Amino acid sequence: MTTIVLVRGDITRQSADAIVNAANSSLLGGGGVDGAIHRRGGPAILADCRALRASHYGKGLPTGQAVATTAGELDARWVIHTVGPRFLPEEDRSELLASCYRESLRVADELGARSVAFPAVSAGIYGWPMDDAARIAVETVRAVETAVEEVRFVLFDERAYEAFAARLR
Ligand code: AR6
Repeated sequence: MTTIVLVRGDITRQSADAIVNAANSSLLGGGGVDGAIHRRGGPAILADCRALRASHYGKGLPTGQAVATTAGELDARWVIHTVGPRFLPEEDRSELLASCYRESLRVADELGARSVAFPAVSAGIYGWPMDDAARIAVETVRAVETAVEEVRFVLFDERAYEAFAARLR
């Protein structure tokens, strides 16, 4: 049984086996959660990302996939980087967003992580409407078979928190 927990706050302040990063396919950092994770986690995360680029992802990590690195100074063992889809009103990309949660949990299972903290992937700079992002996140995590015991959604503001809470009710 996986327990789903909602927390309002900054994901870089969380303690969990794995913290998920809403990255971009370059794996070289950016704004939003990605910027915050690299800032607080320190240079070890970027060093691992560069090594992954060199070994496997020269063309970038494809949208919907996930890959793990060290968590550096964060209170976690791993950061799982996933690349959410940009929201495009004329195209249904929800399967790609669902894939971010599925693939992140698959990687978490490979690592043996028991607790995983997720941000609202794609719901910031990538423009996904929060209610729909919350629906996809909650539905997907509920449907996944995983040994992860706790999935924690860490929502940055009240609006995001409420959108996720409404889906869990
Ligand atoms: N803790 C928890 N949630 C946060 C934090 C934080 N510290 N900071 C922001 N959020 P975003 P995306 C929320 O933009 O939409 C980057 O440049 C934020 O309010 O971080 O997937 C990457 O490199 C929003 O609800 O990720 C990519 O280029 C949610 O996290 C691009 O942004 C996701 O917002 C990815 O965009």
